[in-house]
Amino acid sequence: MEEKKKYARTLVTTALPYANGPVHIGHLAGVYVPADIYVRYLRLKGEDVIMIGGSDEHGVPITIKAQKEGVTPQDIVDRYHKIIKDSMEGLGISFDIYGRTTSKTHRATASEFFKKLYDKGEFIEKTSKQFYDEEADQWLADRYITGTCPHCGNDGAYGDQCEACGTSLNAIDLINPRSAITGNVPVLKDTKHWYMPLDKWEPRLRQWILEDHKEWKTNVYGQCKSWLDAGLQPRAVTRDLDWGIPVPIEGADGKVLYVWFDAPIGYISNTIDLLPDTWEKYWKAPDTRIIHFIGKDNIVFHCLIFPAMLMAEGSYQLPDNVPANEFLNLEDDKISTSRNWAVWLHEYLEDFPGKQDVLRYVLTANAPEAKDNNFTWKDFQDRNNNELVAILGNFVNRAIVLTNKYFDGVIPEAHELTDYDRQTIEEFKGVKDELGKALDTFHFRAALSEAMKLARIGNKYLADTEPWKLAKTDMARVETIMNIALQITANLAIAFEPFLPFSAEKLRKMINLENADWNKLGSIDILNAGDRVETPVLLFEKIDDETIKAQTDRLERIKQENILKNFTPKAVAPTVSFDDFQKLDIRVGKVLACEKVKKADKLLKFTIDDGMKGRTIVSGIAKFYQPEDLVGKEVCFIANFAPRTLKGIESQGMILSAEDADGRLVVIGPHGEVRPGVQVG
Ligand code: B3M
Ligand code: ZN
Repeated sequence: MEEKKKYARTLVTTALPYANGPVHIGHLAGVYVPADIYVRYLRLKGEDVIMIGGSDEHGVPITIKAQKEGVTPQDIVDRYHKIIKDSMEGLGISFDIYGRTTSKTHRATASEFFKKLYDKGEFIEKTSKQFYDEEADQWLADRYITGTCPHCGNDGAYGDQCEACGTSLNAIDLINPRSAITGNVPVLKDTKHWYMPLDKWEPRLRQWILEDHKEWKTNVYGQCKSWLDAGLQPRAVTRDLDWGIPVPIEGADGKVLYVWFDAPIGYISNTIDLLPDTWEKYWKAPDTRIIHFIGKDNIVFHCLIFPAMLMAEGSYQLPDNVPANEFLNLEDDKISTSRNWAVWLHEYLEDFPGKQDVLRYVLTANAPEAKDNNFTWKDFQDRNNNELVAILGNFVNRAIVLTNKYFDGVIPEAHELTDYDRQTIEEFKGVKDELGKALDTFHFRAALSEAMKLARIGNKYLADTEPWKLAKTDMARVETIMNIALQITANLAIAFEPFLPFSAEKLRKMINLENADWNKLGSIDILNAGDRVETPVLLFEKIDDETIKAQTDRLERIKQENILKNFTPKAVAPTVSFDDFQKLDIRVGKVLACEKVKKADKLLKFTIDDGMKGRTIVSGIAKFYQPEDLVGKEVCFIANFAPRTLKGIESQGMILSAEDADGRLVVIGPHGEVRPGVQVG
């Protein structure tokens, strides 16, 4: 039964990524892939839908990046806006517009919005104390202040949060605050700002979310409830900053709109740029449905603050749903732009040309819908090889190859159906409802697995009916089987269009299906007998271990680089006397021979010329050296170390080495020639 439509059109927005870096798989899994699936699904159903995206080009993250690189904020946003836009397009994220918040339209729209609220008396003005760097002659945004975290003692905490313990902070609470620009101690000065009195809107927000939108995802509903239960406070919507949209009132020189005030208005301005004449009905008509796709860190802005702004403005519809996702981790570690711990979309597209759908598939199958989830390259390979290649690709290929083989590419007629045929058809008819239900409720993982079920049904059907065995005896039966197999193939071309648009298009071309129509899903007369299929092209190919290793090696390198970057020397050990030091007899020796110790992958056995009768030392550095590279080298060793037996070899001393931050051991020796046996001291 078709669900009764309560709306005439849908406006889908996707969080505007900060243009201070490229987008990564976390952004994609959280926001853009699910939003794109949803929009493609509605388009397939013939609904009126637009998908709005764009770059968030204001705010402190941009100015910090610019300052680090010694370029202007405009340079930064120009660079990353292009990278983000191109890579999203590369992955087939089908925005109707991908705009930017530095556009003229946006500046005007956000200014007017602020002005309207200001004129209606919706803001409160407050003067408060804020940090100021006198040398730089600049107000310090929270991110520009570092100091000691009052909770955990971390010395590098920011004015808004401590990344060591995850606590969100007020700059004023930092111990020993310093300016990140000059390193100076900042001073506190009075500054005036405009605030949204969220407390005023709290009762309406409560009613609207907690009573009227009980159907929202539990992670979203729960987060809203805990904010509401804690009580909402007025929030400043302006900042002392020179990058942003100037506050459009008198006496506000040097002040700009807070980035979280202007960014969501970016959805509106981008809609205006897309549809200058008809944009209003997507935002204001009561039969419009607005859906915000975002990540969990943006929930409060989209469910409480932006709606309060819209309520205050008065002429807009509130969002119907905000299906926020949780976070995606990478190889069991939090994705981090600053630590370069990410799979970047633009790099993926270069490393895996033509494999956009593989990433879309894996990110959907692993979408962090209800809780944080993990991306691993091994899982990426497995899902490609065992699911896309072995199930979906395999079935489609068989269907097309057999049609070409037995019928010269002409779609055969179906004759009398067997019970098994009917049962199969019933089974895949059911998929349509399940798939639609899952998509309607933003359960994209479940939806994808329903679509995959269709491919499994197809595979099983061919495996059970074995048309290749009947070809000699019962061609009429083969015709029926292949007709059904091709109808299933056509169903797949429709069902997978939202998820795997590139492959669905290839598939449609193979079976000459001009366009996919959702309403036909589940039927067995999508293709006409007598029409032709083309020669098959492979939809997916196996990904080998080497390709995956290149990716995991890259991550391993980054991990090591991060360890080295963050190295701080250990605290110095308690003081010792000269006498204590002299107890150690450290000497220089020359390596005469060196070999691996059998059945011990860490150990090397050294024969050392110690200027006396020579000695054997076993050392645990096999992972870091080839034995032959050390022969002839001079090393330092402790000559009076009590002998120990390792793997049956008596080790008469200890070779000195330095352990680098990443655990790598480097042997220590003299920087100049000395005779074996001399003492070090
Ligand atoms: N740019 C934060 C983020 O990228 C912010 C989203 C704005 S959505 C209006 O997570
Ligand atoms: Zn802390």
